[in-house]
Amino acid sequence: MNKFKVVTLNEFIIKMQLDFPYAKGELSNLLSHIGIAAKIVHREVNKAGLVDILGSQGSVNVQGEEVKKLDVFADEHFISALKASGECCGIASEENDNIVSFDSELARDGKYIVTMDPLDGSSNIDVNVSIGTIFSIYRRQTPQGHKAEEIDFLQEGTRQVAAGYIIYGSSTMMVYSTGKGVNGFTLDPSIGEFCLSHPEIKTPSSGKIYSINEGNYIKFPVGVKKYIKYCQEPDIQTSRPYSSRYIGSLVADFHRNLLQGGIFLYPSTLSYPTGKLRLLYECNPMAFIAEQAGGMAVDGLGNRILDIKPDSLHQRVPFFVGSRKMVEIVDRFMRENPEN
Ligand code: P6P
Repeated sequence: MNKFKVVTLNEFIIKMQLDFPYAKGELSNLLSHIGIAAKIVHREVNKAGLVDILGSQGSVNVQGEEVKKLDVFADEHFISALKASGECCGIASEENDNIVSFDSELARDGKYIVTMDPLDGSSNIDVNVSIGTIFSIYRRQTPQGHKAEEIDFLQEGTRQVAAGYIIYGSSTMMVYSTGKGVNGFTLDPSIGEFCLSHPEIKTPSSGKIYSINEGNYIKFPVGVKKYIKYCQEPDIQTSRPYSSRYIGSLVADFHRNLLQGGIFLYPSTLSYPTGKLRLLYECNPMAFIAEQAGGMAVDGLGNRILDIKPDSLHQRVPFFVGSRKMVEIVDRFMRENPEN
């Protein structure tokens, strides 16, 4: 690929499709529609700071349009883009208690289902902290021509066809994988295109950053407490003490650690005894990306995240993800200090 030519997301998707000889373009079409929705959400997220001018949610803005909460706005726009693609028969979303099966004839024929967190970390919008959209794509289990059913969504993460996230930060980026590595695209608002900016992302095998909400320290499992102390102990050979970096927005913490090396931990806590993060649309897509970039993702209870068989749409799991050597160490601490 000519290193000076700008490669747009759609050009890249088409090129990658040529690497899948039997691909008919359905996945390509689906990914392109996700890119379209991401641009619409980018535009709205970047206006959020103008609430005084545009009005806050529940009010009517200067254009006379109802101002929606941004996570509802994002949910609606991703759902309409996925419906319009004609490749997706239904979605599971953090914003919806149950699955949303698309009932048009075109959508019922869709081969894929999507799980998503349309706007993760949305509580950070008012303080201008980066937020994100997270998505996973699976092949449906039920026959085409029928409405999607819950069984289509309760699949192990290893069955993901693709996964990715959009981070709405100092710039808006889309990072995704179809199982052949991880690539990052930065939105160039001047041309309205996501352009390949981070080809073939590989996460460092170890890093110097650990990300965890230490306010929950008292109730952390012993293995996590031991790992935190390990991170803080001086050791020249392993570049410790590490730096503690925690934004409180999964996509932002994950993205920094993916590029620089590091580990993100959300263990069980007093408030979330099985962990806070959702398996279907937070942990599985991020675990898929992490592994595709050479990293690792486990639940600290002896399970690889991608191997966990979901038993409910909004199931929460403990989540340890990032540089392989760092995850291996916390996983060992957890094995050596099992909780009764
Ligand atoms: P805590 C945001 O609310 C979120 O779902 C993730 O984006 C983030 O990693 C986590 O919760 C932060 O949770 O309990 O540390 O505020």
